[in-house]
Amino acid sequence: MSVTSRERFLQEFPSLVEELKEILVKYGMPNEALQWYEASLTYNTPGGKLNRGLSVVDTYAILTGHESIASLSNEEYKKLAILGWCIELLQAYFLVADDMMDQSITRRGQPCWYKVENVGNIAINDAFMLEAAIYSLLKKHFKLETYYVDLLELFHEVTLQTELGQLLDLVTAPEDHVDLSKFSMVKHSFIVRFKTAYYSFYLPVALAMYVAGITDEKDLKQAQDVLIPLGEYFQVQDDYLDNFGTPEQIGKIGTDIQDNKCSWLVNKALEIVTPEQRKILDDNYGQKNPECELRVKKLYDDINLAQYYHDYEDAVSKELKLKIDAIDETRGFKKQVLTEFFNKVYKRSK
Ligand code: DMA
Ligand code: MG
Ligand code: MG
Ligand code: MG
Repeated sequence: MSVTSRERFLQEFPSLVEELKEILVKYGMPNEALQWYEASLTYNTPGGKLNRGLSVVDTYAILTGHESIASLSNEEYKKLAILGWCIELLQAYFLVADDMMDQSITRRGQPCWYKVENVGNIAINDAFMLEAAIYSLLKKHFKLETYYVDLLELFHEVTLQTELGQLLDLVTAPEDHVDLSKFSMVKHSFIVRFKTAYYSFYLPVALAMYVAGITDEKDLKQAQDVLIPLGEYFQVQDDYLDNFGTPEQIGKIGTDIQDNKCSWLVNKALEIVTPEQRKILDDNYGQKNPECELRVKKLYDDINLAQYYHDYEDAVSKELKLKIDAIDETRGFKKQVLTEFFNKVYKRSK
């Protein structure tokens, strides 16, 4: 991805912040609230890879036969970029809450929002307001489009799916009761499809498809049938990087072992450990204690878990490529949309 496409996308953000603040001005909100809202929007929305947001624009360009985003009209570009920013706002909303629930310390190389001085639990309301911003922007920019209701329903449905995934992620990882027999790869797959794949992979493509007018049920399903397993692979990478990535690489400090998470790594370990190693896991996984965490990390190294991950990555990549090859392009959907997504994710290290 070129630096310029990212920069162009970023350039759209300040004017959206101004529009959102304007809504508060109209309600007569005092300056204090305006400044707080602006700080929350700018701290939490633009600092990541922006893959989800950029994909909306890129996907639309491919679907409408443009060589690149450079040949989109300014008006077209802006519309798609706004939808891209709506996904980034959705992501910001989920992450602010996720970091509180996971008791994380850093995100995108800086303290998690709730960890910032004077923020604390106000972050809960800030998360709600990040979500509300999506619907303010959609109303302002898309109300007159024939597909307005489709956009609203899509955002609502995908939000619920993500929240269901988060619910399952959390109830499968109770803080006070570690029971590794509750975990399984099947459960893991279910959790990550819901908490990550729908909003991160299906949503950007489906949004671009609605704007491009390529909305045959068969095509939405074709997209979903590749994007959900691709999103699952993406979250397996996230689980892998939580332990094997460095904070400098991933911008966050891993918490999955101490948080008792049903991560891909612990599930794979459970499949291959000896009874003695299983005891180490039972005794040390999910404990809020850095020494226990280190014992689990050492066990992951002893059983060569990284190699199992690389084998998984090779196998899933081959399957995904076959699925993409089998796409039917007769109604206007294009495999290139999926190839580009795949290339952004394949063997990522951050
Ligand atoms: C992320 O799961 C899912 C959502 C909806 C934010 P996670 O807690 O593994 O994410 P991260 O590793 O970024 O905290
Ligand atoms: Mg988290
Ligand atoms: Mg989480
Ligand atoms: Mg994670």
